[in-house]
Amino acid sequence: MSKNLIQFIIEEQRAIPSASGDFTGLLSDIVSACKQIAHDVNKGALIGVLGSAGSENVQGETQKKLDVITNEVFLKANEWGGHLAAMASEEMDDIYHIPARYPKGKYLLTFDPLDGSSNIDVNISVGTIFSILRCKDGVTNPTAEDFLQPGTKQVCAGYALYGPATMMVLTTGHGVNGFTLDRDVGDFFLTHPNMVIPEDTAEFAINVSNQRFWEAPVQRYVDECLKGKTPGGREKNFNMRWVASMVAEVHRILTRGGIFMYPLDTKEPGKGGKLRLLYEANPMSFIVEQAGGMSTTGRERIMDLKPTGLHQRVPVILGSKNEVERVTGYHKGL
Ligand code: P6P
Repeated sequence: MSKNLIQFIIEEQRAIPSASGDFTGLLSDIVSACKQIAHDVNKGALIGVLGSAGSENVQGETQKKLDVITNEVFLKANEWGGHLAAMASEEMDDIYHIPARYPKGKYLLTFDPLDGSSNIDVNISVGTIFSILRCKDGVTNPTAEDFLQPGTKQVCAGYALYGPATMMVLTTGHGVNGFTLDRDVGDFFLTHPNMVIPEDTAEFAINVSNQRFWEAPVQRYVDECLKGKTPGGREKNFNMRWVASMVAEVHRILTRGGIFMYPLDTKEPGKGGKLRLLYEANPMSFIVEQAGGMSTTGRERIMDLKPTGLHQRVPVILGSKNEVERVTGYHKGL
């Protein structure tokens, strides 16, 4: 029997002299939340959790019942353990303060409790994305401002993928490891140690319905992929995928390579992109970089960005290093 996730983390923690059991305790609570979400997502219509919640989130997006349910699961699983100073979620306008009846800890948690939830009613894979930051020493009552740290400050990033198998993939800055949920035992076991993204790929992922809104460098890159080995194209033919669930796209790229793009577009000028920096782009960029990939806005490294707002959006181009370098080079006129 391979290692379970918590055993793996405790053994990793022993390699970090300064690490306390605090981090392991926090991760254990996050894992519990993901197990609960895996149950609710898997039961679906059987327990009446599909369909719209009849409300909108801070993004102006219609919330699914499971968006609201999974957000509540994450808050309840993580508020009591004494590991967190505060939380922030795609589904909540402002940060979530730890209730006074519970002790506070030194970490900040950001999360998208159900990424790709537009897929849930049509039974396509969805996921949870999370990122752990340290709260500044001496800050006992954090504000949204305390969350606005560049991605390079992340202590841990991970996701749960609720697909044919339920998996958790995470990094603490020492590579990327994947764990699969054994429902009979009720635990995640190490099944994908040291995940590495191939530097080259022949598979791109982008929502082509936005093509007329893209900037020239992305138009050029995608056009060359579509031309493949014909004149004006590339040295190889390309395949295309678009799941509309970032967790599924990133997991495919971690498993067999690829490039995922949600670039800046003129569809909604001034929005700055579609994906959210703190709880989508930054955690996925940490994971992708730790697996040997690359993640930029097209113009700069995502993890270097100084966030300006809790729900700030950014363009995202991530995946196989040589392809992300090519697209980023096109943005620089190379
Ligand atoms: P579109 C899901 O809503 C999400 O945030 C990502 O998971 C996904 O990659 C993207 O948006 C899908 O966007 O415009 O294709 O629906």
